[in-house]
Amino acid sequence: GHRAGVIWLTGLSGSGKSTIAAAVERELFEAGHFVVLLDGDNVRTGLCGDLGFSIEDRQENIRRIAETAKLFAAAGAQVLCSFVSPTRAIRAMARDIISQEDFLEVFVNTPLAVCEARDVKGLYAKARAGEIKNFTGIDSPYEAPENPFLDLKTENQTVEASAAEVVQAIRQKLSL
Ligand code: GGZ
Repeated sequence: GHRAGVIWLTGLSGSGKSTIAAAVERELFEAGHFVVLLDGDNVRTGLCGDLGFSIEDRQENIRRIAETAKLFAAAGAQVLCSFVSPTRAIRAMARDIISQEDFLEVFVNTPLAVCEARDVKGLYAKARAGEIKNFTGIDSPYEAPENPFLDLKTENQTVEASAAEVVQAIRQKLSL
């Protein structure tokens, strides 16, 4: 039988985390798995709607998300979490909550220059103009994972190819 896992995507705003996670979700769902996707769109509006982007609020955001992911994993789900989760300390906390064995860290490794050039939501321009404070990569830190389960270099490949890389890696690891 297969194991439940938490696939944790970390990376800058605009790195493609949520798009890749949604493509992975679709593929696993179509293969018949119980899969849950947590990302800013469904978490920061409700469960974490009271939190902002100070380092303390980000830590509390990730703590609640990790506890939620743990509950779904215990119920047998494959859980996809797509959050900037910017520091090693924040991700270590998530890994400790979820458990070392079940936490699969995927670094959505898209250079800042590429994220900023895309600027899909116009947030980088606002951060550069000082209209948004504490923006990750601009005036708030992003610490790249040192030893991720998967280092996903997205720059020269499609979303589908990135998603396929994730699916292949987790299929093997979780015997899906
Ligand atoms: C980073 C911010 C900020 C600041 C708003 N810094 O590209 P997006 O829009 O959709 O993804 C970003 C999202 C990050 O939320 P997370 O819950 O993933 O962050 S963390 O893990 O650090 O708690 C971005 C938007 O929210 N956003 N302000 N200051 N991203």
